Amino acid sequence: MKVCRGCGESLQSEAPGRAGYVPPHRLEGEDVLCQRCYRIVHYNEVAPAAVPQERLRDLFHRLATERCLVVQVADVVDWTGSKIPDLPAVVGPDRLWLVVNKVDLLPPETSYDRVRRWFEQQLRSGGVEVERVFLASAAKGIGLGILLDALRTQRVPVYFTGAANVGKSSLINGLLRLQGRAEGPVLTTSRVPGTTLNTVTIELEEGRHWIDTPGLTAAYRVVDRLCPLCLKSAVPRERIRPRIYQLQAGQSLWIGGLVRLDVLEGERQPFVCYVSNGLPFHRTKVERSASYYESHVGRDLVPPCPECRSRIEPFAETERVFSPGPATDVAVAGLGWISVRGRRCRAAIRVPEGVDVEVRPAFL
Ligand SMILES: Nc1nc2c(ncn2[C@@H]2O[C@H](COP(=O)(O)OP(=O)(O)OP(=O)(O)O)[C@@H](O)[C@H]2O)c(=O)[nH]1
Ligand SMILES: [Mg+2]
Ligand SMILES: [Zn+2]
Ligand SMILES: [Zn+2]
Repeated sequence: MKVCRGCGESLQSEAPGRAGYVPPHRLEGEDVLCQRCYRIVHYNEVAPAAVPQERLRDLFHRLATERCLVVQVADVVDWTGSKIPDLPAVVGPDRLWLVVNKVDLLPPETSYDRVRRWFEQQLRSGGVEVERVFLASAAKGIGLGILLDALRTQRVPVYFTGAANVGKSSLINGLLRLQGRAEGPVLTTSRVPGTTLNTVTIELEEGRHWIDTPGLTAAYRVVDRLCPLCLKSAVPRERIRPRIYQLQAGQSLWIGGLVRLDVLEGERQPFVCYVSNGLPFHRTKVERSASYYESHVGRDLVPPCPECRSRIEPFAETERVFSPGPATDVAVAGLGWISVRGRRCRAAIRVPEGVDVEVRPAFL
């Protein structure tokens, strides 16, 4: 069966609306790109498609049983939404690497050493062992040379795996470009999670190969519930400008219509928000916050658009008490995080029900 060289889907000419479609006359030939990939690449038009669950199960089975190296790719601004709890047990520490991608999104003064140490600490505290940790930016080419040198020492097939949208396909494209394969076919990438639909094998010299894989999507991440248009503002593309709000008891902050933070008690202190620059913010009083949402959601409080709203509501609320001391982050899977700067406070955080919220030692 021939597959699309951009997304890995099996090609077919029967059902135009379905994944893998190509017009009959295009089915012959080398390096065929399916219609969906063609539209993503040429018109930036993204049609969401679901990756069947059994494919992901098969993939896990391959990772568990084949002699291979597994490179888990993570999104530096979404560690909470990048974790794959089952992976370390399936793969084992001696053939698992972690690549923390998208470091270009971090503020310019960020120390990469600190970022690396923080990730290593996170792995340790989660009981996860990996052989190596790399920092990278597929978009800006940061760290790719070091990663490529390390990959060149590997004789076994290399699987690039991880949550959807962390940049697996972009990373492979970047590594191929660095090897002078700029002219060759490239993998399809887009801001919509679920771009790669099946495994894509890339042949390298000396019989080595790399395998791109479909990412895992899950409703515990905000991004997996948004339409392509909403994703335009929710997925960060440029360096994040942290947005700082001085909040005191009785104040409420909306991040788009996706996250609500109410300060219930405590001294006034800065709350530093690291999310996509495209998300609007609104500060109001706690007692007015719900009615503000009702009258503005889907209009100036987007995402969610009217269509995505049903996947965002209802909200689930958790209350947290922050003790005085080192800064703490409240991370929302598939979105980013809010850094609470170390004064005592009690706060209520509302996120779409089922979305993961993690309180962790401050990242930056
Ligand atoms: N800023 C920034 N954006 C990146 C980087 N790498 C990837 N992206 C963007 O992240 C989004 C997802 O990239 P993909 O390469 O399609 O991600 P993927 O992990 O292959 O996604 P799936 O195939 O859906 O699992 C796209 O909008 C990319 O442009 C990076 O290093 N920096
Ligand atoms: Mg991909
Ligand atoms: Zn395709
Ligand atoms: Zn939407």
